[in-house]
Amino acid sequence: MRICGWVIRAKKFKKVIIVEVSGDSSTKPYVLVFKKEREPELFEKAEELDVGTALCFEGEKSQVQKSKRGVEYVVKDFKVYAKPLDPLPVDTIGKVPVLLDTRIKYRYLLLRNPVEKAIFKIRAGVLEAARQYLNDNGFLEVHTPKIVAAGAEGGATLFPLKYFEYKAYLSQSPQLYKQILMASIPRVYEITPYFRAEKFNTTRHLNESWGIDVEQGFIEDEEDVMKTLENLVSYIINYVRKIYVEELEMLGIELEPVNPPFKRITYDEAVELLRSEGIEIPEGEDLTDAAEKKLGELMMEKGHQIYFITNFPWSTTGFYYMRKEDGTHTGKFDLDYKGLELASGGQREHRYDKLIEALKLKGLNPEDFKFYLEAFRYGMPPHGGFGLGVERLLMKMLNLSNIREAIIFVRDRTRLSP
Ligand code: AMO
Repeated sequence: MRICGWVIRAKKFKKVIIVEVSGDSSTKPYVLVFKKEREPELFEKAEELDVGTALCFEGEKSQVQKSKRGVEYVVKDFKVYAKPLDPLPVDTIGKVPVLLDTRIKYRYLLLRNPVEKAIFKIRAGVLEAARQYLNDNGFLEVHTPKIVAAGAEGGATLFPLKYFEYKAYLSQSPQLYKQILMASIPRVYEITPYFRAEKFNTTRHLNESWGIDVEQGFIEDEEDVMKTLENLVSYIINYVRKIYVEELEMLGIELEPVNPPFKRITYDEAVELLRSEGIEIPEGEDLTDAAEKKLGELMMEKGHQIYFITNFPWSTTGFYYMRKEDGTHTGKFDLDYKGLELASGGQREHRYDKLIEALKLKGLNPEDFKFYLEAFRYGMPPHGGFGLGVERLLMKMLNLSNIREAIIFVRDRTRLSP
């Protein structure tokens, strides 16, 4: 078997050389043991193996396994493909702590560290599980444009760009397109980037993040959508618990299972609960990050690490959420996990006239949404959906303190490279 990777540690003694190689698909390093007596020629060749060397080797697993760090191999032969020109700027076995800034800059090298790599193997597992669950439940994976003429989440957070002689934007959300598709495919999903020109510098925002976006038609109300979301999140978390045991162990994470149904509280109840703790939310305003965090603590005390906040007031939502009969509340919900919003969603307004009215009420020009509105004229069923933040889910599953730890190449207020 031929295995390729990079040397992350090389210990050279008089009679034994032990080289750890990280690469290929294994989570833990391959531990290559060269013995002077057993293989004198290879031993001599192995003297040149230093941290950073790129190589491929052929060998067999040792009969005796002594290393706790990885699986030991007896090497038959190896070939060096590249050597570093300079000493590595970061420690790829993770002994020397690295500042987040450096970690982001040199992530492509730090991914040689099996612990760092474990985060991104789990990230891939999250998406693999999401696809499995959604495919098995009749959702069709679609792709919608990322260069768009209008946004759904507010003009202030759109990145403008020139599209020949037209004005265009980077897509904040597939919202308008996934809704349009409700005119022909009753269940769709998209795994997609969101581009948001938010000038924040927080531990929970990125300017380019990823979402798992779902839309489903022929619903009775938002409960149908919440069921899909709670089943999806439970499937993802339980899948990672089952398949990524080794990676979770390396990261020192005890990931608790979650099972539907999740607790539901209304926005009004959440505001009341916060008020009893001395936190005032001005009428009709969204929960602040601090309020969201406090609510997370209060819900945790009641035994709920994951819960829905439902019936958000219309004053806090996008134009496309369906208003309840009282006119002030909507079918919008958030899903919060350990005090952080993971997803938003809800029932949409599918009635053409009401949708035009909603756009106007939100101060938007229906003319700008013509392409979207037209789709509501030909038999649009009641529908709803949600957007689930991939980095936020990963961040909370793995107890990462900053969202930047959950994406390989970071786009934030000051980072445009690498
Ligand atoms: P919303 O704007 O709440 O809803 O986004 C959905 C989820 O995406 C994640 N998210 C972000 N993560 C990191 N950085 C950001 N700047 C960022 N913005 C959003 C969050 C959030 O809960 N169209 C609706 C969804 C829908 O109703 O279907 C929407 O985009 O986890």
